[in-house]
Amino acid sequence: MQPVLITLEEFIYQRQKDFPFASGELSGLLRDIALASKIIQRDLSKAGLVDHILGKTGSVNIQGEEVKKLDDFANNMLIQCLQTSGECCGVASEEEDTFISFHEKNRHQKSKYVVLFDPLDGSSNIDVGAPVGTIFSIYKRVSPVGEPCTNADFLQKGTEQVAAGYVMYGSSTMLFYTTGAGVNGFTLDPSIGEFCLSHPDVKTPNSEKTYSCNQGNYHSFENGVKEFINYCQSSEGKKPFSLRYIGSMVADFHRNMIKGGIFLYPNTADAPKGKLRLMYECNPLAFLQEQAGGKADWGGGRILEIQPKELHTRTPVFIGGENLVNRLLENLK
Ligand code: AHM
Ligand code: MG
Repeated sequence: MQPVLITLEEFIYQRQKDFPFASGELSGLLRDIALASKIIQRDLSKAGLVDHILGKTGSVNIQGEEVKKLDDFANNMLIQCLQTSGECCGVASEEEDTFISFHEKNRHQKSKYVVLFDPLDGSSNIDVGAPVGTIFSIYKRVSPVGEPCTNADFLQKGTEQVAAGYVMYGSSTMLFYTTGAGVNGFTLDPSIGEFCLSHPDVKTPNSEKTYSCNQGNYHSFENGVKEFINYCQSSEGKKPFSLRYIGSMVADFHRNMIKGGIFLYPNTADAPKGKLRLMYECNPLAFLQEQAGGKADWGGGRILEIQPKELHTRTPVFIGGENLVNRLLENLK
């Protein structure tokens, strides 16, 4: 008999063979991230209250606790959850200057994985109650197990990711992830506190109806990008595309991955090397997009093949359905 609900934990257990290296460890890492995200979700849902009723961020709340900025809170929660279980030997975060090595004798001696994350992407949306997200990326360490991790463990190409995903905190909370065997999505059922399988084997439709970018920067885009946007807007032989831009990459990406479309964040006058971060935003979403049958490019090749030189490196990004990304790349030639 088909079970009524398949929880994230049950699903990972059933699919452990998809994880090429080890069995229990991926489950452990995803469990830690899922736990952190449930706690983050709980606090995010009170953000309006904290700002407007319980006192401004940075002040003392009604329980006498210091109210931390939510992105600091999300960052600390992920670090704590990943450090506690012992499956992870170190993390790098968009909120930290350098990576953090976990090296407790009895806990991290056998840890083989590092996790990189953007704890709360699109956090300027929190004030207005719009969706934000957590993005994560998991790599197998390259330095010897049992020793403190090194820069080289983190500065790996996106092609080396063993898993990646995101949690979107929107009208519902959703966790999507890949281990390189397709993309599966889960929705949090708040009544039981579990992520339940809601979007099995996601495939991005090749529809040509939607584009997402900050079009306020149009005048500083290079000509090929302008030509592509002109094509999206043109009604010659087709309907004009819809422009959909939330300003929260997870939410814009999520919609396009499910419904079809393209997200672009090219070089601009303010961000001549792109705004979005390779390691925390672009690589994990590129892995998911390729696994869902789409494409992710920086304008000169696959995002996943960029060799990172530093943790916080940025890149232009064009990501979405394959036909649309190819059309944009033609314009860039
Ligand atoms: P953040 O990590 O500081 O939140 O910035 C990343 C966000 C993305 O979520 C979003 O796509 C982009 O910045 C929006 O930038 P802009 O306001 O320039 O359009
Ligand atoms: Mg971000």
